[in-house]
Amino acid sequence: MSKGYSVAVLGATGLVGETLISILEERDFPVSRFVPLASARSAGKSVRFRGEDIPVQDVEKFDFAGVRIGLFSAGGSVSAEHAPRAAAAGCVVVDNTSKFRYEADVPLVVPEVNPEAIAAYTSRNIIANPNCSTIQMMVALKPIYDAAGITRINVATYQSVSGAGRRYMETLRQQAGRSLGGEQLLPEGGVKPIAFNVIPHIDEFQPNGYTKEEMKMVWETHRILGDDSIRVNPTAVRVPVYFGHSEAIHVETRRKISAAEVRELLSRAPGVTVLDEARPGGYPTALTEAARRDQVFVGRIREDISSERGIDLWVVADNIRKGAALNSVQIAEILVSEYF
Ligand code: L14
Repeated sequence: MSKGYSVAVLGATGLVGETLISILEERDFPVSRFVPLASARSAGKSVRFRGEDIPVQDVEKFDFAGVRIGLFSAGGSVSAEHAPRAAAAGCVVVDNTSKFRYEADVPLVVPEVNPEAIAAYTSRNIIANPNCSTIQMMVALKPIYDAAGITRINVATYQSVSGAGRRYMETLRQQAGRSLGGEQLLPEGGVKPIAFNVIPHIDEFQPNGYTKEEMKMVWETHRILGDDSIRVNPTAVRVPVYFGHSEAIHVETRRKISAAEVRELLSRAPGVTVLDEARPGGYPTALTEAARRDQVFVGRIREDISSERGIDLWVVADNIRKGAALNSVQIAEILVSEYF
């Protein structure tokens, strides 16, 4: 058995799960034993890890004793049941769902932004991975926050269908085919078509009129930057893109900062690639830059002509990689290098 840690991936057959597995391989994460897990529905399938086919086990019947790290991405209710159980058996869980993100004793971590928060993992043995839209926004805004302070964030997201899983990607594919064939797409059971459409609704509506996806960006920004004074106003929108979330972000800073300074700061920021030229194609897009890549791409950096201390940015990243799987593996890398 090679040197390393026993690692379980829960949700191993899902989009994020299979990406977790390939990122563990790519980054040569020290794995001595690899345990793919899923709900009963997917148990019995197998996944490939480092050239071997490994059967996926039913999490319901799995005993976490001896597993050191659990990367969980099988939905909130699965995490609610199995993360505390794994944690009690000595497994440190990096959880991709929104289940534990707002619990004060569960760290919520973006490695480029607040890696020090990982230290508190010992209280629950659970670390929460933030929402995809929050992660890329934090990576891009942290250098601005440190340099000039941020008082307010207005953001509109343009989120890909992969965030909702493989089934929704297939829905887009089928609807696009039907539409190109001349069919007029209609709502089905109140659900509006996504092909050739734009839908201002992700996750459940909240009593204040925002959706939960929007409120996640508010709650998580406060936790990750450790600053509840930042006013955050998001609109989260689904667009017919397979991979990569885009965001139009408008920040108001405490001190005035020029677009040139922001460009300079971000060009040196960890995890960020600036692509910002005022010409056709001189900006990142989901399809051409973000998809299948690890960086958060930033363009369209400019001073807000409607505000004294406003900066506008266009921020794009792969929601399945930096927005989920990669961020989790980066957290696990810090765990093993700094804490184990
Ligand atoms: O909060 O449907 O981790 O795109 C991220 C993907 C919520 C749903 C989260 C989607 C999820 C979201």
